[in-house]
Amino acid sequence: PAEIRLEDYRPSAYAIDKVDLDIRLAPKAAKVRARLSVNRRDGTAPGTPLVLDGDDLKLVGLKLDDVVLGADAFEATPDRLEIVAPPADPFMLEIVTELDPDANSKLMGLYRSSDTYCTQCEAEGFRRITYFLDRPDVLSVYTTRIEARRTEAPVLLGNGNLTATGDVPGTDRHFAVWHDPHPKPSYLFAMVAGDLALVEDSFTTASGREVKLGIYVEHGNEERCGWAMDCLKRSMRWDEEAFGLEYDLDVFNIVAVSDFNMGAMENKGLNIFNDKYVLADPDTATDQDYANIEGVIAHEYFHNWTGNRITCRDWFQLCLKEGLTVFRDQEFSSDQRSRPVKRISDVRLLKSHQFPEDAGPLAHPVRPRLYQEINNFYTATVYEKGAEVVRMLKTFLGDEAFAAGMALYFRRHDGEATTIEAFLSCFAESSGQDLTQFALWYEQAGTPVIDVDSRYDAGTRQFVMHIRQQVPPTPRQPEKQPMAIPLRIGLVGPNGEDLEYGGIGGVDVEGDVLRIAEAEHKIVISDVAVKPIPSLLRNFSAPVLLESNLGEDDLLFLARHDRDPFNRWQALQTVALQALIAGASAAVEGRTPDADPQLIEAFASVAGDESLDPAFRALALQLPGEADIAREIGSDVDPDAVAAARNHLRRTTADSLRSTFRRQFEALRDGENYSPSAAQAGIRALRNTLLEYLAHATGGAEGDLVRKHFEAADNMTDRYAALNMIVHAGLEGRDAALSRFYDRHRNHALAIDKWFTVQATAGHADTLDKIRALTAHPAFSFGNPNRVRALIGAFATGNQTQFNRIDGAGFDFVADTVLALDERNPQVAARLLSAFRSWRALEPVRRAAAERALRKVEAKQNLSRDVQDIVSRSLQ
Ligand code: HT7
Ligand code: ZN
Repeated sequence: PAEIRLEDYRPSAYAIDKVDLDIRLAPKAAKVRARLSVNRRDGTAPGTPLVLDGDDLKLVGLKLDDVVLGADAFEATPDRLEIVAPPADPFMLEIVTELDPDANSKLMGLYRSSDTYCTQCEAEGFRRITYFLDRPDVLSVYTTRIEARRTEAPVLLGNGNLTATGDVPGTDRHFAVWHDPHPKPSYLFAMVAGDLALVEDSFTTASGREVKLGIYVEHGNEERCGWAMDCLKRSMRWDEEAFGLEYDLDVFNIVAVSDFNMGAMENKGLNIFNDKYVLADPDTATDQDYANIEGVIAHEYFHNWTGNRITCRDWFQLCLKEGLTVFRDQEFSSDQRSRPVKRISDVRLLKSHQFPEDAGPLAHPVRPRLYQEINNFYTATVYEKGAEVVRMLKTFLGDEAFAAGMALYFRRHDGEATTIEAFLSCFAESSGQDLTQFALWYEQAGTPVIDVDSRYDAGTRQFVMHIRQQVPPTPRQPEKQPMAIPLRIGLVGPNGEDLEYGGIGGVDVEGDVLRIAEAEHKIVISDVAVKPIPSLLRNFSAPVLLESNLGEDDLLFLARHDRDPFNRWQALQTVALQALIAGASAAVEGRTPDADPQLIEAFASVAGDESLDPAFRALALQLPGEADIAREIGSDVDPDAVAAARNHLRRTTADSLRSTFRRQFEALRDGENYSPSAAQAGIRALRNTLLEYLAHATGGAEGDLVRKHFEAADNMTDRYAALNMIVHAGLEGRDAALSRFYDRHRNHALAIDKWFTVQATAGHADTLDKIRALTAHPAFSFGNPNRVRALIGAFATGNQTQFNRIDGAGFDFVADTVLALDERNPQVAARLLSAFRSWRALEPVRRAAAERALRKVEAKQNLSRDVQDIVSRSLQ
């Protein structure tokens, strides 16, 4: 397949200023008449052919300035329409296409989800609706007339504001006309039609305009929209307060559908959501689900300015909207909840998803320079690392210059399709700083490794740090330049307080941030009264891997005393990781891992420290995951040994602290009535973390307590946590608990997804057989992406021992599923295949088995571009 390169970017030869769509819906033969107002751009020679994108289209009519075009005036295939010699002056092109929404299993373009017509156009789905210049730098004003049978689709929704409705005389059909005054790229087009229930509210903007808010869901789900609506209103207010950005239409609608390739979509004025990120009530949604809904609702809403009002010039600039918008949603959630807890959760996600991506064959820069299939670049690197880059910019420049840069960006580029360079220029101007080296964060893939070796000299009262940075080679980038890295530090004295010091030499400094710029620095901190313990990379000030000469005692001291909560958490994680890596080596050699009483004592101390937020204590007690340990080991990984080490540490901790944990579990109370508040959720997280240890105590000794927790749970958080413990710890009553859960929630698809996931993630030898059997369960369907992800995606990404089985059966199963799914939905298939991203880090036997499975995928004829791209890069 062709590679698309950033350096080949050219503006389109023509602009399309206005798009008038008339969409007549029918399940198997929908008609779309598109009337495009086309203008030759300055610099385009008269007569230059107009080439429009298509994808699997059936052309049924074509007129230019209302005259039917002769056969020699155009060339049409399902994937392309060329007007051979268009007029030099502006003209109207009318294109009629016929679509089959029911047959659209790719869920891109116009499709039906549970009888509701809906669209998904990002990145290149609009070309599956009509021929178009389907690229983000072609901005048009859209008017959309939607027509359908009234009984089939009483609700008709489009972008912008509603301008007309009515019946089609003499028929059972009706129509609605929507007009969006804001020029937008085709990827933000949307329409929805169906028999949906409406939950209404309103919002008054800072300048006093009234906005009608609507959430549309399947009938019966109205009661589960309250949280999403509350999140939406809080997001709208926050964007006004934090960034001075108001909403700009009279209506803001959200529609929840059950078949959706991703999380949600920010179509102008008409967001379409995977219902997983809208629907919630205490009986079916966990605290984590509530938090995710808050984050995704905010994210999509914030795109209205970062993405919609200011969009991307081309898809290489995807991080311009995605990284920035993730940064904004992270800040929103931090303001709504505990900032340190949010930061720790975000870094955990970054390390578990983005770091492995950056360390494997699928590594790519935050702004890639080439792609084969853009859908494969909606990655943790573009989103999560992209957000870290914006965060670093703020750290480097300080709050004021950052805010001024953002304000300038909104002022200068509103209504444009722009680039990362333009974005960075705003900050260079607002701060007066040269951001040339900083821009490497967008260009160079790979996670930088920072090595800090520090010593205190009591004689000179100097604290000397040798800092070395190294950026590993990644595909197509063998050589790297040193990066600009903001390293936030503190020197912690023997009493746990930060020490004062004289000055810092050998590096540029801004407050407590060292601006690392060279491959090596010798940094001298003067006038340090006593030997400190350095607290490095506070608040995770840069997305790097940190190595240092701090020992376990130093780290445990920081875990107890650092005033930076992030580093308190990180210090304990580092000690646990080191113990687990040593444990995995022991397991490989057939030895029992050594006990680490100091670590267990540190866990006891955190668990019992009531001065700390319960949510923080829960995070501090959670052991690094098996994938995190594997990533840290880096090569020749044996997932069974990793699991053995982790299980051993969990069991020995549980056995040593059993009575303390049990007492704490029983003493904690989350409140009479369920609320998804951060405070209550934190208490539940701590209780469930303590109980999870107890569930894994030797011999299932606390099985009764876990079963009671399951039976007595009055909310999904506790019920699902207990079910996981019962199933994963292999406690008595497993089958009964699974049946009870299923029966209780049989009518709630999102809860049944959890039922599939808990079984898919059990690290047991018979799990794969059970998963195979579950694919034949009446509730399973390959057509529903959430279900596929819940069972097979969860297995591939959340079950390290069984996916990576030494006999290769896990790899074969996932590869076969990818091949079967590719014919139906390439995007979902390709994403599933990316679970192989760390295959080269496995020990040789598993590595060979993984490669065989990948080669089998590669050998299949007629692979989609999506899967072809992932498999070829995985094997490169
Ligand atoms: N901007 C949205 C991306 C998205 C998407 C991309 C490809 C295929 C389907 C998709 N659905 C949504 C989501 C977001 O980041 O807000
Ligand atoms: Zn986004």
